[in-house]
Amino acid sequence: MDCNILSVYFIMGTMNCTKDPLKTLEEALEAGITCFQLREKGEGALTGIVYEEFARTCQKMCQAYQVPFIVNDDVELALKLDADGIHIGQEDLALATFRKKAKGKIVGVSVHSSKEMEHALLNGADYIGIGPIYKTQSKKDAKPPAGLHFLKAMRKQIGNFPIVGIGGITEENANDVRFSGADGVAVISDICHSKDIGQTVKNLLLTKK
Ligand code: 3NM
Repeated sequence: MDCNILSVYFIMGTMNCTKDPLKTLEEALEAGITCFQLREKGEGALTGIVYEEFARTCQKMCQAYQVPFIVNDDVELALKLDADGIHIGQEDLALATFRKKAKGKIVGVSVHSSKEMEHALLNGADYIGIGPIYKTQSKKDAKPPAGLHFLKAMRKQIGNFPIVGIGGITEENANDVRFSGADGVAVISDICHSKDIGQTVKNLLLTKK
């Protein structure tokens, strides 16, 4: 996998947005996000056909900008839509299933310890998400912040393997995350809640190492 796609990795669900979700995505794509993950999860999340149609629309928009479209957790939907990949957490034992069914797709896994990291690598992950780096408001069951030292330790252990940092990342701290070993930054609220999404994405991109 080309780790450049992790550079500015936008994650969104309709519940994260303060304005129209599709407009939010359009502005983020226009400004140059390098990857998109649909994470329709938690209170007020779309379900059924409405969720599927929303996902299809997001996918089409991503395709228009040649930005990978990744689905969070939902293996069935990812396969049905022929998404570019899936991102799963430790609770979701879908890694081996998706890996077998979807050759050539991107598989990302959230890890919170070196043991989880080893497991993800053994089971065919293409990249790992390490977090939360900082305190986050976007994930109710988030673990305590792991901090930059944890990220540095993981980088040391894993060599060149693609890593994206996640959790509380903003325009102000994105560089610190990159300098601590991440290939890129995964962001929900800094983009979703921004008054100027275009500028926010540009600032996140500008902090490239
Ligand atoms: N996963 P924000 S933290 C989806 O630690 C997610 O694995 C995390 O949102 C993890 O950019 C997180 O608003 C939320 O902090 C990231």
